[in-house]
Amino acid sequence: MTINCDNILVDIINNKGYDSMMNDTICAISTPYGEGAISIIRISGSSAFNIVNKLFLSKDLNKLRTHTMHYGKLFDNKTNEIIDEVMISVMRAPKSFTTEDIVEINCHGGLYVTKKVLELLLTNGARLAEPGEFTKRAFLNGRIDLTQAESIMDMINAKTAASLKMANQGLSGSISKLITSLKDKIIDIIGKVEVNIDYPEYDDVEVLTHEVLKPTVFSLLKQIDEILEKSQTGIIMKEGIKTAIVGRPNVGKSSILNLLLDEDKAIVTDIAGTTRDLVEGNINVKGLLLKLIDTAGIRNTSDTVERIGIKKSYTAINDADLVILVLDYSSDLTKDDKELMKRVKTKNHIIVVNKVDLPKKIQLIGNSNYVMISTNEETGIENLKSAILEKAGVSDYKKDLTYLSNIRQITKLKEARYSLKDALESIRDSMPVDLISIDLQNTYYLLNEILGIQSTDLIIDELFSRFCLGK
Ligand SMILES: Nc1nc2c(ncn2[C@@H]2O[C@H](COP(=O)(O)OP(=O)(O)OP(=O)(O)O)[C@@H](O)[C@H]2O)c(=O)[nH]1
Ligand SMILES: [Mg+2]
Repeated sequence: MTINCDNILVDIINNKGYDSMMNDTICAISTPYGEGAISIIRISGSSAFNIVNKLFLSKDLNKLRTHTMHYGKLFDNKTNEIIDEVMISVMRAPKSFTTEDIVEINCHGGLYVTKKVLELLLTNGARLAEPGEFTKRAFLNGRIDLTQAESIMDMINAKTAASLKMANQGLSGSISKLITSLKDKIIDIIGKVEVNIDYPEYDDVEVLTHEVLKPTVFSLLKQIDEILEKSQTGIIMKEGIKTAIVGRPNVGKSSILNLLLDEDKAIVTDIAGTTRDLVEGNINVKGLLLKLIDTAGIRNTSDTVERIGIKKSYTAINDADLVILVLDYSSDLTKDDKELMKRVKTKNHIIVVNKVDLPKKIQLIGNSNYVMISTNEETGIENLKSAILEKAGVSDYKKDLTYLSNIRQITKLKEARYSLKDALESIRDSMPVDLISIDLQNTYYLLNEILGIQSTDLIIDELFSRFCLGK
């Protein structure tokens, strides 16, 4: 006997609210505002071809093949003046980004001409798109799901090869596949539970005891835990790792910052207490975005300005994802060094011993993995970079880049996990299966929300408003 689980769940899925504004034909300048070689003005909706037809007299867009590009002149239909020579791309519904008719007008990239083309579209019946509205339409029209829409934004914001690759995988549907595979498993369990509830008299229905349910639900829970654990790496890959360089004065913190940035960003002198404020800079270490923060050297001091700087150093330690504690190879470990070693123990940290070009005086304690470097001779820097990648948990990131990497997706998956955990506890407590089914259905519902199924309009508006105009 087969049953269609989607029928059982018909009430809890697919309740997208369609925007009444979806019927408008929208337009926007899709290229950055400013002077350039070309500008692209995009128009999407059922009237797109007819509106552009009023201005582009060379050809009738309704008769053109889809996904073709055409040269011609664009006119002001009030004054009959030529506005620009343009190239026009025609993409016919439903095979377009928004699934609607789309025209992209490539005009010359002057500020005035671009605005003039936009103005002509507006006066001929198009409406100015809201930020992200093209992508919103792609989502609402079922062209992409919410995780793919988020990947488009990630792609625009990507700053490293790794984050771009991650966004590309997300856009091609890797996160959707991951979530869908979880959904398939949960729906399979729900299906069996429902059959047991509704058709207990059927002989060919596997009797679903708590003992049968327990390992299946447990293994699904484990799978979700693994995805959540990996998501931390995803966030780091996408947003970068906040790395504070700390230590007592004169150990070479600013020299390390400058060397990593390949720039004289922070002042370096042999006067202890040179750095007074946080100095920040970003670098790309083998695909990982490193947000470096050089800090004031930590010591006991009566200098008011320096004390304020040191307070900021402690805050930087607390806020950092990774702390690089710097020691000086050419001097004895001081009380300040030892206190800092204790303080960073609870943080994700690396201990760097700098100035190895000088005679050794330091007595290293414990069995920590020290990274030995000299900024003067530029030795050990590659080891430091590898240690950073390892501590960030991304040293083998090239293997698989399917990570949940935004808070919305992660929060929803955590909620789904709680719900599944409730189901598991009910199974362990031998609760009736129909009660267990409620938690399972809730898990399914939350997984759906990751993909944007039954999201509230509020979430959708909030999400798409973060896009730039014309996207
Ligand atoms: N021999 C040697 N000297 C170094 C090395 N790294 C830094 N120095 C010197 O150590 C001194 C202090 O360097 P900084 O980078 O300013 O040290 P800091 O930790 O930022 O010091 P504060 O800002 O005072 O906390 C400078 O004179 C540097 O030239 C190194 O690898 N070898
Ligand atoms: Mg300094």
